[in-house]
Amino acid sequence: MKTALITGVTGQDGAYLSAFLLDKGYAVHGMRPYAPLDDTANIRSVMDHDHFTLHTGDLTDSGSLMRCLADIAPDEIYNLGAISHVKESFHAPEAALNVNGGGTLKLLEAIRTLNMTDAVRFYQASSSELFGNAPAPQNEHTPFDPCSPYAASKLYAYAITKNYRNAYGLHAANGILFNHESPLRGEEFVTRKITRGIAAILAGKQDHLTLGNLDAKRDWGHARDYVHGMWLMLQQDTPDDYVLATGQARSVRDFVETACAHAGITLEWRGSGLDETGIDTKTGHTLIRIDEKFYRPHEVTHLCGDAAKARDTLGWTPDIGFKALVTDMMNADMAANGVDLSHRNDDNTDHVYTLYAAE
Ligand code: NAP
Ligand code: F7E
Repeated sequence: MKTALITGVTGQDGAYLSAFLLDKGYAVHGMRPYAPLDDTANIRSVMDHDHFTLHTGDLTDSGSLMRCLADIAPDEIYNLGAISHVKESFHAPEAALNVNGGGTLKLLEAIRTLNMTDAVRFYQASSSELFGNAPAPQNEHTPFDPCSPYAASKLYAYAITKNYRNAYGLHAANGILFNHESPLRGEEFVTRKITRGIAAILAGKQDHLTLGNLDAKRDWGHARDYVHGMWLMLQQDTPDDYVLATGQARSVRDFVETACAHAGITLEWRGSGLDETGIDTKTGHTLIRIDEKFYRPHEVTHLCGDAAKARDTLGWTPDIGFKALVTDMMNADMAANGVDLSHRNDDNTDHVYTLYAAE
């Protein structure tokens, strides 16, 4: 039985990757940092699996990394742990560097110190944020242009991973992943903020949703497809770096419109800049407002990936398209808020948003 260690196991990708690897017959060891509150909601479905073990450890703590590696002796390591929110990294740039950059170095050094270099395969969670505002479409040959402390810290991690591959022969791969989402996506990221917000409005729990830059474009895929790509990278004889992306970019505005359309709402945009609003054409209610506080000091405006190398070498292509992704997220958040579209009553528009709520 193969053994895998996943750092950042309680995050979105950690949860999907754990389920994927358990399904493949792996023994999965997940590492998470100490948390005063229970942070295991995403991995509830795998926690009771006989071959799943949770460890406390921290990417900023070499001793805990060494202990985890020595105890587990993994065949594959997936380094997903990170401070992953781009905007937050502007508020805590040193923490982003220490966890994302320094943490990756500490893990690589632990592998080397324990003489595990020939025995393990290492996946590094690199990011399309490395490309910043380099012209789209971006692929493995596009020059990097990191536009945030997060991206700069991930650039260090990308480079040091490549360095351990070249210098020490470690089987190490950088997955340069474009945005991927799911019902398990953190609530602070824009897609989940939108689907949760619209579901809460439909349930009558929230009046409107406040967002930042509606015109930023991202290449959004589904996390389920992307964890498969991570695994494929570690099954290759020769380690390399790969972009994973859908090849289709949509704006935040497109995402909002698609999520609303799923609930039968047509939006009309009025005004511009910070005064722009999104109005429900049926009720005249203002659903979307803009607040400067959700803008970034330096925006990445257009990310759209070219994953031809992953397709040709790994045989990887994403199965879940944009509309199916939005549908999956909307259905999950509507269910969580007790919203049932079959309860909709188009005749009564007085308080339309509570009309979706199940009795
Ligand atoms: P996520 O949901 O934010 O999960 C990140 C995980 O890292 C969390 O479980 C977090 O634990 C953990 N973590 C934070 N600080 C840590 C530390 N000091 N030591 C060990 N673990 C720590 O992120 P994700 O969306 O699953 O993404 C997984 C990885 O892929 C991240 O490295 C991210 O930067 C990268 N990435 C993501 C995307 C995407 O679109 N999702 C795209 C490209 C790259 P706590 O929650 O307990 O803090
Ligand atoms: O922002 C705009 C915002 O925070 C997407 C991480 O997983 O993917 C993720 O980083 C866009 C940006 O993701 C709001 O300005 C508008 O242009 O969902 P996000 P991200 O920054 O692309 C990459 C690949 C990673 O590696 C990261 O770890 O949406 N936006 N209004 C907003 N963003 C947020 N969060 N909140 C808003 O209200």
